[in-house]
Amino acid sequence: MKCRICAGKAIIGLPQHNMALCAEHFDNWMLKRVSKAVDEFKMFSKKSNILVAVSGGKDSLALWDILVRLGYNASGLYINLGIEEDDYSDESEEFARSFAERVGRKLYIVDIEENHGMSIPEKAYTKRRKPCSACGVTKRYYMNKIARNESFDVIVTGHNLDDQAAALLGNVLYWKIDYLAKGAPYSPPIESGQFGKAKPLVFCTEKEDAVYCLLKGIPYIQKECPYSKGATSLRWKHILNEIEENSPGAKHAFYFDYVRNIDLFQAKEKEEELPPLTCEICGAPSWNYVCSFCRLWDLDKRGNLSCDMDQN
Ligand code: Q46
Ligand code: ZN
Ligand code: ZN
Repeated sequence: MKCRICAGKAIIGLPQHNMALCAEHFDNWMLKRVSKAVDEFKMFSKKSNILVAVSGGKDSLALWDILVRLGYNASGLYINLGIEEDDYSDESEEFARSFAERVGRKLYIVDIEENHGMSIPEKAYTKRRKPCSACGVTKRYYMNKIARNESFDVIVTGHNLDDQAAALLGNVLYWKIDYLAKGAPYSPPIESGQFGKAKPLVFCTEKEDAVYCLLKGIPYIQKECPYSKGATSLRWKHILNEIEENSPGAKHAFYFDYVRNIDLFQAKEKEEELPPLTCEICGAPSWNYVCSFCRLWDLDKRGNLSCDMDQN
């Protein structure tokens, strides 16, 4: 396999682009893929204050590295969920911390057990909810809170093409129109003073992110969250990989043709707007008098755990 650009020894085949690249040209290509996503979807500029949600995994660390190399002003946020199985949370925090030191950028750390006296799996158990549902509400809350309090312009996440195409397949299969309206690579701020949400790795695959980390010597947590086992998104990824093997480029076409036509789904949904209420406990925008985060964590008006919390 030869590099399409210099004819040197290729280190990665990219059948979906009908080419292979050497280490140097693959590195350039990754930077270009991220720049293309940022420019094409008008995600942010060199003046923007960017918050990268990092998990300690290959995607978010590759993304943070690329943004720093491209000259963006990007800080990180790590949320320790308190998952003890496999030492998952503490190990992934260590990868996030050492990467922040390596690039010399600020890393905000939120420790759920320290803040709430309970880990995500423990809270989910007391509420008879799935850990991933408690996790989603909590991560969203803290990302939004830090972005608001620290005046970030945009929150970026390491979602890649595989993640986006898998989510799309799941949403199309069950025709979840409300989710289909929200699957774009970039959601601009709804009001001035708010922040946008961006996925600058949408043109890159999981495999490309892993190869990038390997080439740049970026250590990352290789194990998956123990609660991701059996997740439906993994099934959709598997199916899409089979299709891709026979029809290279199918995943890209599936997701980006949808993005081109996303207004068809958005037209069916009412105009996106901020929730009309503010949570009477934490003050965050909310669809109810008490937001889903404060309900999950049984917070009272002082932000403490209330006495009527579940004792299951
Ligand atoms: S939601 Fe679920 Fe993930 Fe949270 S509990 Fe683990 S698998 S980390 S993206
Ligand atoms: Zn080359
Ligand atoms: Zn609240």
